[in-house]
Amino acid sequence: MMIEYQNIFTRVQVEGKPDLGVVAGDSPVWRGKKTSEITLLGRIGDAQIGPFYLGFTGVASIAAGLTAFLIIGFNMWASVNWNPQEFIKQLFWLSLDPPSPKYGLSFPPMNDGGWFLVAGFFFTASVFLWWTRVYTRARAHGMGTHVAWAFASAIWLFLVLGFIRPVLMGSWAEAVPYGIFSHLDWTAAFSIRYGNLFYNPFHMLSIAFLYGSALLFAMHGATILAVTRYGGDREIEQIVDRGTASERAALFWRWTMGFNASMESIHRWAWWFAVLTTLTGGIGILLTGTVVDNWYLWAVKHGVAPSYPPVWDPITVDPMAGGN
Ligand code: 07D
Repeated sequence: MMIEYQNIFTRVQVEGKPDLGVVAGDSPVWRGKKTSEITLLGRIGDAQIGPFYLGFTGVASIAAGLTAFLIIGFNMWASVNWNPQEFIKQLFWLSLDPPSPKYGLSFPPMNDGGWFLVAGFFFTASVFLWWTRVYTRARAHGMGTHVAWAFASAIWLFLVLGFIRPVLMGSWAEAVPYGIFSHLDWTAAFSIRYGNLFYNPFHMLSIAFLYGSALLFAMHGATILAVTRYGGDREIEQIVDRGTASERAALFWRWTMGFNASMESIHRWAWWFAVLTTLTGGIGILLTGTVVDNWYLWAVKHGVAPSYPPVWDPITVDPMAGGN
C-alpha cells in the first residue's frame, strides 16, 4: 500500500526503541524507565505510555486527592445507611454538604459539616501539590511554566468558590457542596439568590472567553488538519522553512477574514482565552454577595439592562394623579 501522507491520526504506527526523553536536571530517584506501547492510544496520540515521574508531590497529591474522594464517597454511602444498591441508584443525588450558616467560620461537628471541611482541606492540598508537580517538572525540563500559570488561573476560581468567598462572607455554608446534582443546584440557586448571574459582567466576560476558547480551538485544530497533507503538523519545519503548509493556512485566513495569527501567536491567543475564562470568573464570584447583592438591579442602575416593563401600569396607576 502506498502511503500518501501521514498526520497525527495516521493508522500506521512505527514502533522503535522506547523514548526516555531528554536528560534534565532532575532527581534520578523518582525518574521511571518503564515504557509500554498501546496501539489504541497510538490512534489518538502517542502510542508510548511512560516513563512516569513519581515525584514526592505527585504521590502526595494523589494520596490527598484519594483521601478527599474517599471521605466524600463514604459520607455519601453512610447517608444511604451503607446500602450498596441505594448508593449506586441514588449516586447522582447524594451529596456531602457544607456546614449550616449557624456555625459561621467555626469548626462544626463532624456529621454536620466537619467532614465537608476535612474533605475540602485534602482536596485543596491535592490541587496545590499537583500544581507544584506541574511547576517543578517544567523547571526541571528547562521549559517555561505556562502550563502551571494557566492551571493557577483555574485554581483561583476553585479557591474563590470554596475558600476566599466563604471567608469574606463569614460562613463555610457559602461553599459549593460535593455532589453531582447538588453542585448543579447550588449553581442555579446562587444565580437566583443574587439576581441572575447573566447580568454579572464578569460572568459575561467568562462566557465570552469560554466560547472564545472553543472557537479558537476549532479554528486552530481545523486549520492545521486542513494543511497536514502539506506537513502542517510538523511544527518545527513550519517555523523555519519558507513556502510551507502553515503559510498556505495563514493566507487562507487572510483571504477569508483579512488577518492571520502566526504559528506562535495562535498559541498565545489560546493560552490567554483559557486563562481569562477562570480569571474573570473568579472576579465575578468574588464580587457576588460581597460587593453586589443583585446583579439585575446592578445592571438596571448602570444602564446595562432595562427595568421591568411597565405591564402593571393600569393597576398601579395613582388614582389621585388624574388623567386616564
Ligand atoms: C470550576 C474551577 C477550576 C477547578 C479546579 C478543580 C480536579 C479534580 C476530581 C472528580 C470550570 C480541579 C479539580 C481536576 C476533580 C474528581 C475526582 C472551572 C472551575 C482547579 N453559564 N455560572 C461560569 C455559562 C448560568 C454560575 C463559568 C454559560 C446561569 C455560577 C462559565 C451559561 C446560572 C458560576 C460559565 C451559563 C449560572 C458560573 C465557569 C449559559 C445558573 C461560577 C468557567 C449559556 C446555572 C462560574 C462567574 C469555568 C464563574 C460560572 C458559563 C449560565 C451560574 C464561563 C455558557 C445563569 C454560580 N459559567 N450560569 O471554566 O466563574 O469553570 O462565574 O446559560 O462559579 Mg454560568
